[in-house]
Amino acid sequence: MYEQAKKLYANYGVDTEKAIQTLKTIPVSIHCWQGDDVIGLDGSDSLSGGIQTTGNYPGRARNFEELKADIKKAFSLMPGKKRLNLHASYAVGATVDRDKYEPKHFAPWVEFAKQLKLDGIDFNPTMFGHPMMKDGLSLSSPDEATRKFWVEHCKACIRISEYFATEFGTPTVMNIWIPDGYKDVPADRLSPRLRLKKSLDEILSVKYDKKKVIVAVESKVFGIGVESYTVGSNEFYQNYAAKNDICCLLDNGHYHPLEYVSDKIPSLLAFYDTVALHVTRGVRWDSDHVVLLEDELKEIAKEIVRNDATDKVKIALDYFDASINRLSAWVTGQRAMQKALLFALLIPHDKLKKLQDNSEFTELMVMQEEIKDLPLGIVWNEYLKREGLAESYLPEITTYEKQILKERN
Ligand code: RNT
Ligand code: ZN
Repeated sequence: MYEQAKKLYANYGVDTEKAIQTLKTIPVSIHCWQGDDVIGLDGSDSLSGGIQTTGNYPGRARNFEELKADIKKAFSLMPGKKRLNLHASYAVGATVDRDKYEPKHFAPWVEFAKQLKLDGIDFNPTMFGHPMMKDGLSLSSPDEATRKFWVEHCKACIRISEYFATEFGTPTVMNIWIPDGYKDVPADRLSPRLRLKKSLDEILSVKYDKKKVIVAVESKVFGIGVESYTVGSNEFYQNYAAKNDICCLLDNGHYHPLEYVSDKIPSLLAFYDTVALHVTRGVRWDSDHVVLLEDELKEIAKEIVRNDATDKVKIALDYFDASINRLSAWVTGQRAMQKALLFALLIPHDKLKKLQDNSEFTELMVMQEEIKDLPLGIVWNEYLKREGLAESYLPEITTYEKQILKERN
C-alpha cells in the first residue's frame, strides 16, 4: 500500500520519502502539565490565573515519580523528535521560593530528559497558583514587593533556561505568560502595561546568551475572571518583542475566534527570525482542548512547512484535559500535530504557489481540493512503522491505566 501511495504522491511531484525524513527532524515540545492538571510540584493544590482544567478522570500524577512514569509511558507512544516543556512550578525538592529557584532544582528533570533522549527542555516562569499573585497580578502589580518578586522569578528562570540549553546543546524557549488583568472595566489601562514593560526590561537586564535562551512573550485576549482587560495584549507584546529583539509566542487559543494563528505566522516571519507557538484547540474560547487533526491545525502546519520555517517556528503543545485518560490526551495531541506536519510536507507547495502567482485560481482551487484525498493515512502508518510504533495506542494506555493509574486514588 505504501508503494502505491508513494506513486500517487509522485504524480504531484511529492516525494514521500523526503517528507518522512523531514518529519523526523522537526521537534515538538511536549508540555509536562497535561499529566497533573497544571498543579505542579511546588506546593500548589489548585489552578488559578484565568485558566481551568475541567474533569475528574482518575489517575492524576501526584508527585515527581508518578509524573515521570506517565511522561515516560506517553512519550514512548509518540513518534518523532521530542522536547519537554516544563513550568517553573515543577521544581523538584525546592525549599526556597520561586524567586530563588536555581538550576539544581531542575537537575532531576535534565537527567530524566537525557534518559529519554529528548532534544532539549523548554521553560516557563509560573505566575499563577502562588500566594504572591496579589489580587491575580504579577509583573504588572502596583505593589512593588509583588512585582519585584515576579521579576526575580523570571530572572531565575532565564538562568535555569540557559542551564537547560547548555546541557542539551539546543536553544531553550523561555516563555513568559502572565494572567494579569481585570474582571471589569478598568479605571486605568495604561499604567499596568507600563509596569509590565518596566518588569520585562528588568528581567531582560540579566546577562544571558541569546543563542541559548529564546525569551518569548505570550499574549492573550482574556481569561476566566479577567474578561474585561488583559495587560499582556497582542499589540503590547508584539511591539515589545519587536523593539527589544525577543520572540512572540502565539497561542491559537488566545485570539478572537475569527483570527487565525496560521495567518499570523507568516506575518511575523516577515519580521522575526523565530516565532514560538502554543498549539492548542480552543472550543468557543481558550478552552485548552486536546489538539486534533482539524483544519486550522493543518493550516498552521502548512505555514511552517511551506515557508521553510521548521527551524524558525518553535512548536509547543499547550492543553490540559482532566476528563479523559491524561496519557491518551497527550499522545492524541502530539500525534495530531505530527500528522498535520506530515500532511503539510506532502503538499506540492511549489506547484500551488505558481498557480497563485499566475492567477490561475480555478486550477488552484481544484488542485487544492484534489490533494485532500491523497492517502495521507498510508504514509502516516509507514512513518509510524519506521518509528517502531503502531497506529493504535489506546490498548497500551488502557493496560497502563488498569495497572498503574487505578492505584492512585
Ligand atoms: C494560558 C496560557 C499559558 C498556559 C501554560 C500553562 O492561557 O496559554 O501558556 O496554558 O503556561
Ligand atoms: Zn499557552
